[in-house]
Amino acid sequence: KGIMYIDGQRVPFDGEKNVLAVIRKAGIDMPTFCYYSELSVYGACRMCVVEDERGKIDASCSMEPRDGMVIRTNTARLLKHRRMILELMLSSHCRDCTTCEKNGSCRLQELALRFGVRHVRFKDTRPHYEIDTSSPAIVRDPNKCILCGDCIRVCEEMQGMGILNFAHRGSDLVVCPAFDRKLGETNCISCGQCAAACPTGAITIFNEIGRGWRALHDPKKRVVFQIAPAVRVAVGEAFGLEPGVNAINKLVSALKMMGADEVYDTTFGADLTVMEEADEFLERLKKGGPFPMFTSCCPAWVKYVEEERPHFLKNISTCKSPMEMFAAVLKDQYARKDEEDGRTTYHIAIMPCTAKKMEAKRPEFQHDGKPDVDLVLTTQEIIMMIKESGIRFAELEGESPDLPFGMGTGAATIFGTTGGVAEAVARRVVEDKSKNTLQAIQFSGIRGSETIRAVTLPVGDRALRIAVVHGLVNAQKLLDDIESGQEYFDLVEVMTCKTGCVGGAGQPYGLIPVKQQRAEGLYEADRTALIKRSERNPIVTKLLEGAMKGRTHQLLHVEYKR
Ligand code: HC1
Ligand code: SF4
Repeated sequence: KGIMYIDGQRVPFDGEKNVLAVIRKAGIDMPTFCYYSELSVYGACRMCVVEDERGKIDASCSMEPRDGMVIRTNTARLLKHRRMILELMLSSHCRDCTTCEKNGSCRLQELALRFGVRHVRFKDTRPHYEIDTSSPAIVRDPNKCILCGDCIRVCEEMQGMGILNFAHRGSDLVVCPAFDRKLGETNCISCGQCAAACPTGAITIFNEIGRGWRALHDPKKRVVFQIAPAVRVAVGEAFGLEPGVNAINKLVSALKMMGADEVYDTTFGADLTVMEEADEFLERLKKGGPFPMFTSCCPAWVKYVEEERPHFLKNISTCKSPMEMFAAVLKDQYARKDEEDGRTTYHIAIMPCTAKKMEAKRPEFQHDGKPDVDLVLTTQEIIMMIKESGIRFAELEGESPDLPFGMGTGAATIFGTTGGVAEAVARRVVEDKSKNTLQAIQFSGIRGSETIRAVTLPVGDRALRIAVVHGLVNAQKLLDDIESGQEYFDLVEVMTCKTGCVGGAGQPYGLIPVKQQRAEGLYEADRTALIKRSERNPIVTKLLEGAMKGRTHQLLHVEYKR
């Protein structure tokens, strides 16, 4: 706690972890490449340098604020220093900006513009690297890497995976998986958080927009969309709407203008999931386990368990994810329609998540060689398509999703934020469905931002122990505690990404506060929803008691085996 003097301004500080944070608080947009407030400080890019009274230059991310400290952030020496760093970076950087995936959202491009770098005096001596397209979700282009290490720290510190690292030395230094392997040959879970952190085009989401357009322009295809819960509260951000504003109706209108035949809501699938998962859980209670039962909707989490903790596979719910349940029902229900009108249903899921691209390509979800979900487009990709269409999204008049599968409850909508799946299942399994009980669940501690939350809820004569965890590194800690017998839970919700799907790597870039605003938007949608509990979704109950009776196991469940 104290006072600092930054560029002559008196700036109080209180608890900021470094001088950089105080500078930003003072309203100065200090440039950085390797600083990511949610991760450890690396201090390598040196863009955030400041000069003290004696002319000493240091990186502000690595300085602790001291009372009475006097610094300047924009002296002639500092500006020259920053330009030099940028020029050196650009000298060994592939500069095909106009066709780069990150064109318009690249930090190197932005800072080169801001600092007026117009010429690069140094010769590029770096070797040319092969582009790694082996992952179903992300693409790695080492030619665009600036060695900031953000991806390495995200993968290690947030996800506990440690897939990426620095390799080789000197001018050959690169970031890559161990032993120069391709991403597809590692245990990478396709969470995409490395791509979300990458400031340049070195790691990007696998772009499948072309496939989307081809389907939309093909008269023989009936293009049917589903929209994930978390997408609705983030898609508007790219068009000037505040994070958290529910823009699903505008998105439906935009998709129709782009040529969609039908637009549905993944929340329908999430209601199905709640019904099936609650039944499975009650069945396990009767049979005595295995406990804990883990949720299965996050594909990156499932992949992690398969690859690294396969002995826990029996604990994962056999429910398909809402996206895959939806797709299975859709393809089943539309088979006749397709035969009748000679078109094929092409199903596109708009997801906040890169791992969903991997999930859709899993063999478990292919039938007769065809995937149930033909294409997963991330929120970012759909934003690009809307922009390409020239649609003025913010001004659109909204339209509701179509019936019958455009209908989901409040419980299903909150799936998109950490704690939402557990809360939705809890609403289903508690016997007393009064408003008071629903509120008791809401305030039990199941909501919030703490990385591991444990709650106890009474069901019958049993006190259920439920845990909610987000950020895979935290799930790994919880697994260790469960394994060692230190912790016991009946039900555990795991979401790989911090804050849950609202913080998925397919969403527009945003820090934790933005993700929390999105979560608030989902809770708001739940508060204003006419129907709050999945068992009250009339389309779901009609299907379960009618067309799908006796076929739920085949359509809605999956067993992940090693
Ligand atoms: Fe999710 Fe899910 S909530 S996994 O986070 O269970 O991606 O939004 O669609 O499938 O419903 C993602 C979000 C999403 C599934 C649902
Ligand atoms: Fe690591 Fe996730 Fe990136 Fe894979 S996708 S390298 S697991 S951060």
